[in-house]
Amino acid sequence: MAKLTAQFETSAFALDRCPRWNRVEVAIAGRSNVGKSSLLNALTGVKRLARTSGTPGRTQSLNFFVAGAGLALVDLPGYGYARVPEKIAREIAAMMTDYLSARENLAALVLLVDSRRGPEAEEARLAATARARGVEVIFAATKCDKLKRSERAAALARFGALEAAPLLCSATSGEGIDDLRRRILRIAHDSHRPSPGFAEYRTPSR
Ligand SMILES: Nc1nc2c(ncn2[C@@H]2O[C@H](COP(=O)(O)OP(=O)(O)O)[C@@H](O)[C@H]2O)c(=O)[nH]1
Ligand SMILES: [Mg+2]
Repeated sequence: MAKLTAQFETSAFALDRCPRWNRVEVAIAGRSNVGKSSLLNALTGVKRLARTSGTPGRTQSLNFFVAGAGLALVDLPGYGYARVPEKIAREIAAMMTDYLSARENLAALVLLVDSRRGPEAEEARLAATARARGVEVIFAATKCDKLKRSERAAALARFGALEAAPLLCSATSGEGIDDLRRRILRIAHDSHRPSPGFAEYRTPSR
């Protein structure tokens, strides 16, 4: 089994506060309740990731996790919360767009979509933003244990409009987890590391 570890490093609320390091970043995003915390736990075996995303204030930031040599995982804010005020939701969306469209370290975006729901306008927008600059998008269709055998083909077909072949994943059954982990590690291995000038990273004091 491929191995992926993750250790929390820092949070940022703006592109210019992101760590200056030369790690390749794989970002992970999805609508609230899509199963992101559960999937991150399943991928890395690190329970603290879940608690991190449950910590007030960290649900609206970019959260950086060191994930082995040369790689970082970036937990992007969940979107689609009903209770988040419009103004805050717009700020979060702008920060995500900044990160996806300009972050030099970013190599791939893992976009989580509930396998019973399929991608919607927000996923199409995020995928287009990343793809516009050559960032690979990996779609993970979550909670696939909830699909009946007969529903699996339809669940996959819902991604056709985005020209994507999603990985059916379940944190509950473990399906797809090792495949996703391998794809992330492969990206880390294949991607060009950003400028070594970024190596002098220190946690910002604030
Ligand atoms: N059946 C099933 N439920 C899941 C799975 N992953 C998460 N859930 C449930 O979905 C809800 C939201 O999960 P969570 O990981 O907190 O989602 P987040 O809001 O995206 O971080 C929780 O009740 C989880 O127990 C899965 O793979 N299968
Ligand atoms: Mg969560």
